[in-house]
Amino acid sequence: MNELIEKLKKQFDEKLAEVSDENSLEKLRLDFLSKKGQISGLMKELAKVPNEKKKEYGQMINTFKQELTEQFDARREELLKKQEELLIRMTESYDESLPTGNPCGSYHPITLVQRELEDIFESMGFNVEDYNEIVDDYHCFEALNIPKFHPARDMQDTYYLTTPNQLLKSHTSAAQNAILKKYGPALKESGRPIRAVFPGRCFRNEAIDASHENTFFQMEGIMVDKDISVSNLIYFMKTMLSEVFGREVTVRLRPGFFPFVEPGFELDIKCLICGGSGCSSCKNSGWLELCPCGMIHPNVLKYGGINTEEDPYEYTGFAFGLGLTRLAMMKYGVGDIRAFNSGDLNVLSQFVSR
Ligand code: FA5
Repeated sequence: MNELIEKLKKQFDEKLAEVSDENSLEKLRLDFLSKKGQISGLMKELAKVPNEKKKEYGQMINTFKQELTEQFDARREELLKKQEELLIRMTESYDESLPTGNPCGSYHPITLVQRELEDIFESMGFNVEDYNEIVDDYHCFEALNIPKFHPARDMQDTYYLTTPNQLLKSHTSAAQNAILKKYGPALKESGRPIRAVFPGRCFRNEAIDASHENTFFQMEGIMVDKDISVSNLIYFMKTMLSEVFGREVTVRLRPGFFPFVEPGFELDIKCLICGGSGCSSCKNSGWLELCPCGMIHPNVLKYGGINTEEDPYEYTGFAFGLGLTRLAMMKYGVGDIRAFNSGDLNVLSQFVSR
């Protein structure tokens, strides 16, 4: 028995000296001190020993096991201490204010303009909403008073999915019905006006040129309450545009046709480059076309659950659909819309994030 214990002790000491981490320590424990380990094996050897020697050998094995356990615990303590010291050294030597040397990305100019607009509208009491890029025919067209085969659909040819009735939204107006249904109950029950903006990516089957992309961004906005009029529309548009351009802007409305508004307008701003006298940016007209808008058509309010057949004018509202990509072009002086989707870092890294 003595020889056996001596042999095991030697093996244990050698392996303990090799232990360098928690995994190897655990392996050692399993090998020697666990129920299936070598010490338990010794206990089994005890069965073969003559009865008069059993007590003596039993005590020897117990003392041996205790010795190994103490050595094991001491090594574990040592390892833990080392780990703690390492952690402290790492924390002490880590200065988070130091530059990492990794190049930082920057926000896309459209993201910057979108966030700026969201802040402006939020400060005027509007909620910011998100909406799907894949929509159905009903939300993109029919709920907007554009029935099947209506010629207005030609202006917004888009990409149709193989799943029946599913398409990529051609304008953010596709969210109007859902927003009206979401906020309608609060309007009726507690008189809280609906004020929401919903930016989003839009898609059109479009010939691409310097001012047209097949993928671009718009920001839609609606306000619905009792007695909302064109004056409210002009006030919010003028306030928003003056904030975006950092100076007072002059706006004008021209008639514009969209089946989901009545009356419908094209909102122009007096050219900020020439002040209205005429230049190449405004094609010598003195005005820049910026944002289609209008008073929400009674049918759209009806489909959205706001008004009834009996009283189609109980609530009124305005809607606008700002071309975010075009606004970003104007704000940052980008002459070609294709720069935005180009992925060219020489262009995109010039924009400073807030
Ligand atoms: C619409 O999309 C209407 N839904 C807007 C609207 C909303 C009208 C609410 C009334 C009430 P339009 O197709 O004109 O309208 O597009 C609106 C803006 O999106 C344009 O003024 C333009 O700035 C931008 N836009 C349209 N097509 C493209 C395109 N292919 N590439 C880049 N921007 C585009």
